[in-house]
Order: sequence, then structure tokens, then C-alpha cells
Amino acid sequence: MPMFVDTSPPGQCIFCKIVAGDIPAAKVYEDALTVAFMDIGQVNPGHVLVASKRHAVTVLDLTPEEAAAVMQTAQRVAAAAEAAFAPDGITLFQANGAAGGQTVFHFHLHVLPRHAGDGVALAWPRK
Ligand code: D5M
Repeated sequence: MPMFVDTSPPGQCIFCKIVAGDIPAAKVYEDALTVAFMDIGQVNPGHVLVASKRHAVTVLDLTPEEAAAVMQTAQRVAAAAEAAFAPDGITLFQANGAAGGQTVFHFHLHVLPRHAGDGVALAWPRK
């Protein structure tokens, strides 16, 4: 089992609270539809989550506009990571449903800077 599973209802989940500014997060970008903030776990330095502002649970719940906005924000974040961390690569990953490895049930996409030989092994569900 993952260490942390958030199945709170809309408006009460941890990412809704980050969107609302009710709990602290290191936000790096925000627009009308999306917010990007540092992952609390930092698999590698510069590990950022891009979340929908609205409480969508999985990729299937996003509107086409939100889906496009999420990818545009991910591209901005990836460009910032490229400039800040000079990674050898960048992994985008995104989990849907518990069986898909999702632990926070508010849509988010991971942007993870990678370095040759960093030893990061991505598996779903993550243990
Ligand atoms: O990813 C859920 C991710 O959410 C996981 O990498 C930890 C991160 N997380 C959980 N709580 C917080 C807070 N409060 N701030 C920042 N990041 C957080 P999943 O793909 O659902 O397993």
C-alpha cells in the first residue's frame, strides 16, 4: 500500500485545499485552469505536479480545455526544469485510479527531471 491515500470528496481533498490556498504548497505556476507546485516527495530535485484547479479525479474527468491547459502548463514547467536543473531528460507521468497507481484522487500530472544513472524506477502502483 502507498503511504498516503487521499480519497476526500471534492473541495476537501488536499489538492483542492492547495488550490484554495488553505494549506501551504510551493507553487511555481498558476493560470485559470491549472496550478503547478512542488511534489512533497521530490523523487528528483524539481519534481513538480500539475493539477487541474477544478476537482477532476482522473484524465477522463477533464474537459478538453482543461486537458489542453494541463499539457501547456506541463510544457512550461518542463522548460523551467530544463533551465534550472539541466536534466538529461524529463519524465511526465500520470496515474488514474488506485489500480493505476493514483494516491491523491484529484487530477495531477508529474513532471520529473531525470539524470543519467539516477536510479529512479517508476512503477505503478508505486510501493
Ligand atoms: O501522486 C500523488 C503525489 O502527491 C505524491 O507524489 C505525493 C504528492 N503529495 C501528496 N500530498 C502533497 C502535498 N501536500 N503537497 C505536495 N505534494 C503532495 P499519485 O500519482 O497520486 O500517486
